[in-house]
Amino acid sequence: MIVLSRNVLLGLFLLSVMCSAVAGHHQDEHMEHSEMIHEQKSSSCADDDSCEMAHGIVVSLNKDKKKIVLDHGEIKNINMSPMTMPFSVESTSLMQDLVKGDHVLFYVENVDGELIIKEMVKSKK
Ligand SMILES: [Cu+2]
Repeated sequence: MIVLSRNVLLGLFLLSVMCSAVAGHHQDEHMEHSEMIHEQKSSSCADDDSCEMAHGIVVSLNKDKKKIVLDHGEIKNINMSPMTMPFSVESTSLMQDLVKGDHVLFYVENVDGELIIKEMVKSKK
């Protein structure tokens, strides 16, 4: 599923995702933590299947409301089967370059019952 494994930017995303998934830290702690990992730049989870990034295709998006509808594949970290559904997006910047039909890799967390996309990058397919 990972076509962008050599993309450094994605690698950094994945590292921070991995950090968050493993440590289960709050966003603040998560930031500090991922900076630490960035300095090491040793192992990237981009090459291994434990990555928590899920695949999706953009069905529709509303940048003002920070909502996106994705036709998504399995989402392992929240134990969800493939389906089409809406998500909240943490930051508009994550949606900036996206248009309907784009393929994305994304990381979503269940925050008090609301599914919020924390990371999202365009994917080739
Ligand atoms: Cu779903």
